[in-house]
Amino acid sequence: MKYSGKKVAVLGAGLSGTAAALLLRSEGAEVTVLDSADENRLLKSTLDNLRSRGVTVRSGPAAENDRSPCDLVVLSPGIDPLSPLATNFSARKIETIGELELGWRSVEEPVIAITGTNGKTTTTELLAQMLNACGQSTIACGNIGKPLCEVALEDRDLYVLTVEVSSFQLETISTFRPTVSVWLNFAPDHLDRYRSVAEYRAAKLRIFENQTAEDVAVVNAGESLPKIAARAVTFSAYANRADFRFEAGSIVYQNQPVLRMADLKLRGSHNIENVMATLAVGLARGLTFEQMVPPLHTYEPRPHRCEFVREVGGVTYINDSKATNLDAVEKALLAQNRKVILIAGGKDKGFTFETLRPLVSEKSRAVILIGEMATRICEDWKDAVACEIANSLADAVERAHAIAQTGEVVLFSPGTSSFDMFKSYADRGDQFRALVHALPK
Ligand code: UMA
Repeated sequence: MKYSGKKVAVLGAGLSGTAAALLLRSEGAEVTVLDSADENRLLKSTLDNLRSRGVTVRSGPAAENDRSPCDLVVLSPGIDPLSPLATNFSARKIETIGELELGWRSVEEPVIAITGTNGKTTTTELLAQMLNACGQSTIACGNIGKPLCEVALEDRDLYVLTVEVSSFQLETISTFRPTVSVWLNFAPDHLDRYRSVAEYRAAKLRIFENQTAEDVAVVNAGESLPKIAARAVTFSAYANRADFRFEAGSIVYQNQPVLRMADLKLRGSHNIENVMATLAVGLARGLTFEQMVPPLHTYEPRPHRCEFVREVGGVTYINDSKATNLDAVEKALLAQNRKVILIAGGKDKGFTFETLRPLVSEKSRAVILIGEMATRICEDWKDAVACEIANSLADAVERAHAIAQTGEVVLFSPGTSSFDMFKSYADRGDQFRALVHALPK
């Protein structure tokens, strides 16, 4: 047992912390989970599960002030390494790794790791579906919702692991080395966690850190990346000099059209690049286009990503709750060819919405703002487009319904995260969908 006799502190009692704690217990460690939240704010079923497996759990001030000796600290991705909970240990020079690194040290299968500011989840899912259909059994895991440590604990017969990796997870790796890495795109995000865009980018770039010339890096040709050791395969929906490029409605590889985008249910140029990256990984894994293309035809886009909800009185309602940064709103707006009533706003993540003003004014007839950032976005945009502030999502949907005209689109693309008013982007999108379905015909 790998961690026998070791004392390990796991920070965070969410999905990652729970999976890490259970993996460590199964490997013989003495585990304490520490969480800054008060016990009554943590899931009782999680705490009961951990305690029944012999894990000690401390929460609130008892966790923040814990000074117990330990050999290793495992950090959940949502916890800033500079938070008091984490610095309690790093100040004592105790080795600190993230949940992704812990999981990596326990899995035996090769790993495909996918990062990017937007499109990670779609590409991870698309790739997993394609690999499974082509006989390379895999599981979509990581930031997509199933921690790598949980996969490491399960007894599955897998060929390869398809892991969505976030900057928060990459920030705390040391030996994590994907056989194939994917860099989809980059745009400013998470400025409530990072002190600068450069710091956020540096965290993401760690995906290449341990790769060697034997590995493959599938990278967006539009990105100026530092020199990387892995063999690069490039893609771009815009550049002509990429290995995978787009021409006359088809994805082209080595001057041969290999897939017609109209045959897929995915729309928008961001999705063309997600599909290119998927094909490039498949090729790196030894698959042929004949094998890869048919399963891509059957892929159904996930909810909350430019999801068609309903048409009411000639107005189309679209749920794009997954848009948690400006780049995603930009892509959603660019994909619209009719006038938009945009509903945006949410938690303050440390960036302004000013840069979107020209596109918003070109594409939208009116904007309805919600959440913590409503007033600030209104200040940024009000000279370019009619803006109103709603006091809830229900109020926003009602206002949009009142002003939208036949032929227009009501697009809910918040541009920031949901935690000021909702449990998650999915909860926010589910509520939007329910409100739209409740509108009178
Ligand atoms: N906590 C503390 N102290 C702190 C902050 C948090 O104790 O200073 C505690 C909270 O009280 C809570 C726990 O930490 O009990 C939550 O840990 P976490 O935020 O790491 O959340 P998990 O449930 O472990 O979920 C994480 C990812 N969350 C984040 O990165 C914020 C999930 O990605 C991921 O699906 C899951 O691991 C499985 O791998 C979510 C996400 O929003 C979807 N990711 C960001 C994104 O996609 O933009 C990066």
